[in-house]
Amino acid sequence: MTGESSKAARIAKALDRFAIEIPSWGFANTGTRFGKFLQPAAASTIEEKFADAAEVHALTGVTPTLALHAQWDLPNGIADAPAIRRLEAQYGIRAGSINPNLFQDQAYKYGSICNPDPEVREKATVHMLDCVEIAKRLGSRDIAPWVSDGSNYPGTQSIRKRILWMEESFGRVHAALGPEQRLLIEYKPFEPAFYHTDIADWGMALELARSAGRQAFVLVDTGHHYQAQNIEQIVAWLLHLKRLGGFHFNDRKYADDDLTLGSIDPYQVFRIFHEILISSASKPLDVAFMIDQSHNLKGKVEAMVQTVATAEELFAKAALVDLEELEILQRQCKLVEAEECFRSAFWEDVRPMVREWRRSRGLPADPLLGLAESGYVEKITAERAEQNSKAITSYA
Ligand code: LRH
Ligand code: MN
Repeated sequence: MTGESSKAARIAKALDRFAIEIPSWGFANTGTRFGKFLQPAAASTIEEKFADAAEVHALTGVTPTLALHAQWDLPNGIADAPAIRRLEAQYGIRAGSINPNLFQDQAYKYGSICNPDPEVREKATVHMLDCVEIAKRLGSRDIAPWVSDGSNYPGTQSIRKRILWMEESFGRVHAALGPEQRLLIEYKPFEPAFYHTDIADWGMALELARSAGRQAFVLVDTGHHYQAQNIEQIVAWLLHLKRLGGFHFNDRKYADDDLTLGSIDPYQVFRIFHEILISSASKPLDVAFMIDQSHNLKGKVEAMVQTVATAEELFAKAALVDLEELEILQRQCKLVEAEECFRSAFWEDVRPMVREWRRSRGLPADPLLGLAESGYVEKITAERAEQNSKAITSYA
């Protein structure tokens, strides 16, 4: 790898095409099943979520879209689309992926699209069709259902019949998609179900995407894997099969902990970005980068800005891998040289070059310092403390 200037140029080229979507629910008071600790600055209205997203975008320049969760952000469904359009115009943030809610309604006790009761399956499918319509009205491309369905005890549900019901439901949703829209099917091995989960891994999500149609893809939530699973290998396969739709980035030590990206295993994210950059060396990739975290203890806006900055730095590191040199060393099976060629990019302290890129784009060199100096958190704390003090401490 030649001098600093070319490293800075590679990083600038990579960050110029970097964008990551932030989740509206990342600004709300969330917790675990053991309760939640209320934050006075938390967002509880969709307008406050757009305001916080606009602040993060103003500080980072790489978060132009906000993922919306249907029931939480559009409680009146399609009827709420005009209000969202007004907020988009007011805050300069576009609605991103539309996330159906197939897990909260009492009707979904035994499942949503996998429920033995055809009326409940119909209710869940109609909800996803409404999300397709909402996305059309908002100009959003992606509909990203996470199906929490499953069972807690062997023998209590027909795993085979539930596969048929999922194929039928996703087939109808796929048929309703506009020509540019995509259905992103998210998998998760367990929780809230603890014996079987109907879409438990990438293979099940892939087969459901294939049976649904050409506009269906797999969504990889980095927290949705068993401990020893090689996530970047799954990513490589999905890229090979042209069925990788996008990511929900977060970090974890144990299960689906939804911690901030790169807080536990930054090398994991670097290895994932490497697989992405290998495939996008020749052509831009159509893979959605999205954050999916719940900030139970960290300040919500601070955690989101920290996450975006970390994602930029890890993407910049991955952009420094000398792909030509690495390919030669891999072919020659020069293991140590290849590993050093790969890992030396990860060891690189890219922060000065990333700060320079931010300055050159008129952005704060250090977005977290920018946030602290903006007084934004103090402002929203004063505005929202009263409202948040009344909030119930049950989950989300
Ligand atoms: C499920 C999940 C899903 C979201 C939810 C907030 O664990 O990752 O993507 O709907 O978190
Ligand atoms: Mn997720």
